[in-house]
Amino acid sequence: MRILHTADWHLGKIVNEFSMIEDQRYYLHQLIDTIKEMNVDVIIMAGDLYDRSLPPKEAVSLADEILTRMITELKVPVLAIAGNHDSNERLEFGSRLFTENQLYMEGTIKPTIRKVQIEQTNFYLVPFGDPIYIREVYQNPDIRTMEDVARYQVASIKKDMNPDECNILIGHSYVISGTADSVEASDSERPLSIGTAEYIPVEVFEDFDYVALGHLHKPQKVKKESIRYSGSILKYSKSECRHKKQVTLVDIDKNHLEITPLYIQPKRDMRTLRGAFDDLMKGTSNDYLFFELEDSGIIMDSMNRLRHRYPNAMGLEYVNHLEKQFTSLTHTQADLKKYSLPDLFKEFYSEHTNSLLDEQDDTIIYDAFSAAERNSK
Ligand SMILES: [Mn+2]
Repeated sequence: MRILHTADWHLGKIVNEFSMIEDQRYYLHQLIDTIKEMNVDVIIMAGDLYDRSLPPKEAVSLADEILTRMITELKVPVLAIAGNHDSNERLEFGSRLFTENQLYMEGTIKPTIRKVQIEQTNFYLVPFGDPIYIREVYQNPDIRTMEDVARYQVASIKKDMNPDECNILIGHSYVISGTADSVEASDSERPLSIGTAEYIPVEVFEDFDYVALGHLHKPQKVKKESIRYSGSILKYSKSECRHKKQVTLVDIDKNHLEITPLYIQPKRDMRTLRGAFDDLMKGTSNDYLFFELEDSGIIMDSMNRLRHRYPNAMGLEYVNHLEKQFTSLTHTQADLKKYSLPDLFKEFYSEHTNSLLDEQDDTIIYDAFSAAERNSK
């Protein structure tokens, strides 16, 4: 059986005020075109279909568009679960009706874990849920942490699981091998629980032939080849610039497992560009860019000027400039005119807090001043 393992689509995601919707649309259509001839038997979406529990209408229509193409054009069943960014109840909408068309959407936590059998393979669909809520569903007061939840769910699956068959679990959780640094996290993942540990030891899942995980945005295995994250379809934060995003082709039967990454060219890449301002101003690109300026002085209105050459510039920082920016600067009246308001604010901020604005705050300040300037005209 050939499975396409995907996760973390995050439809409707906004990164540094840039909507990703066109990039997502482009990517997912490319993906469908690419797998057309690949004889995929099942498509998995292991949670975080949407970026928010109340997704914008563009995100809902994109999900509709893509899932419809997968089901009616590719004629491949789709197995999807809710992630921590999704609303369990909204994702459950229409689920019983969609099942007739081989769209298996598991949104809410139910007392019995849903099993879908396709050919000779069993898929167990385990949507993400908060332990406090799950404790109520399972009527089990001993469930406190994400690990308790996973242990309980796996035990209940194993009660009538046939170990001679091929058994695959689809989940959305933070699985680690020993310590938390055994896997690599990114800045666009939201913590799964507040106040309790979110990690689940990989050993909990050892009796499955494959575990298709969502949540961590970097594609990676956890201890074994057969327990893995496909990663998000696109880069969703600066921390992901170096990721090699993929979806994962899994050829599997009871005694055989083969993993093949599938790379789809995105509409725009996300990357960092380091250099001197004047040199950077000679280039141009439509990619999503985070600039690392090597200049020793603050460049006036640098972000605005870079955006003429790089319309999708997302952030900017001075990498060689930390010390100098902390030193107290005083300006004469005439001097002040040479600096933009955002730059003066940054200076003020550094002086008073002895730290630099991060790139996200930088964008907020920049946009606030631009808006104020527009309004005063
Ligand atoms: Mn996610």
